[in-house]
Amino acid sequence: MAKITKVLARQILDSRGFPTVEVEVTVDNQFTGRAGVPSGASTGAHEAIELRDGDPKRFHGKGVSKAISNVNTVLAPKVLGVDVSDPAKLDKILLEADGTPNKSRLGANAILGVSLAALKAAALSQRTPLYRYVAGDRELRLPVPLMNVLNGGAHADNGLNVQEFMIAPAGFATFSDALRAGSEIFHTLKKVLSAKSLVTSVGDEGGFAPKLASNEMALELLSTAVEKAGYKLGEQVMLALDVAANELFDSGTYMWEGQKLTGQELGEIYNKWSKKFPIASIEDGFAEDDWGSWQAFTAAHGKRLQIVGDDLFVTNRLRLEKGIESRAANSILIKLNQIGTYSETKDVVELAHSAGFHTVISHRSGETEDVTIADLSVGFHCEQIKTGSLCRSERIAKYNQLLRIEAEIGPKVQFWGTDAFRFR
Ligand code: 2PG
Ligand code: MG
Repeated sequence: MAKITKVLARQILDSRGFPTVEVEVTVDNQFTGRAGVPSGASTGAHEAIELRDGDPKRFHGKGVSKAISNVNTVLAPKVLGVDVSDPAKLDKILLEADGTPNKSRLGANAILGVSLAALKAAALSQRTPLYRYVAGDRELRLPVPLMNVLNGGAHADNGLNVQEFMIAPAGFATFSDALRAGSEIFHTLKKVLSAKSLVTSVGDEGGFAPKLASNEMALELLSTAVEKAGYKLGEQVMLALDVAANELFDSGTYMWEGQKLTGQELGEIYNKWSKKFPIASIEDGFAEDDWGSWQAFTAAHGKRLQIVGDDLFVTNRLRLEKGIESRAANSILIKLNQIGTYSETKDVVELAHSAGFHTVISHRSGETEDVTIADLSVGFHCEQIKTGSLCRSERIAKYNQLLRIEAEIGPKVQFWGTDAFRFR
């Protein structure tokens, strides 16, 4: 038994300098787990609710003092004395305390903070690293990183439609080799941009955010950087996109490079790109409720491309079930704060894997120094992790944690590599 003896929430700042929730849960007066809650910019309409104060005089309305007080005065008394070794039971208490379908009463940010801090305290009380505690007896395999080295969309102000242009260093034997390639390509990309007199300032996730004439130019720049860094494009390093197409969608059409496109026309652009560039994965190529476009694209290309639902699924079991049944995608992005508890997230990952879907665990554009997703990527057996670029410590912290995990597992360690993009 490991019983909760103390719960404490406080307001901290995230990587954008906006308030967010941090929670500490202590068990047996000895082991304290701490969790920082991330926050998105391009959030899906079906996500669980992030509770903000809305007081324009404080932090531009973005304070989280209500969520903090919900932890300290509503949730804490309900979970004191509860055993943390059964996360599902603890999370049920949190869900019942809220009582709404989307966590709008207490806030998913309040609830997730408690859920994750308790999980970490549980692992500490077993003197077990978090990744191993979550994995149980399962084999441990490190995920392929999807590295967002060129930013657009809601994460930058350069006018690019696609939110994230990523590199996926999959063709390597180990995670650390893949990370090294990512770092070298990122710094080569900086030189490539400078040589063209393009700016090298970075967006919210640490990728460069130059003003470019077209989305396709970003793919060309990435390809050049991979090759100039000495890596084999399409063999060692693939490309990946998060279009975040919700942000482009307006009354049935997509605003794309000054034109209005249908879902089908947009799909044709992705198809053309995937023939010209080694694109392994496309996330949120269509809007969150444009199921027809998702289905048509997956039927045509789902055998050779990873098609990832982020805003489409919002880490929600009901939406994922619909997506599996209707074959709207073949993979899912996993973000804990979209759903708001550890147990519900785990359940969605397991459902996805049982349906043959790939899982990509992901950061948010507003992050903290918390590295939980690195541990969960290994514990959950996720094929990939998306945690930003090769600069900014809130992104690098997750990569560094994976390096520690790799070293700790030792010579037996495995890396998902190119299997991460193979559909069984
Ligand atoms: C996404 C995420 C993370 P945000 O769309 O996948 O990259 O962005 O956190 O702003 O929703
Ligand atoms: Mg996304």
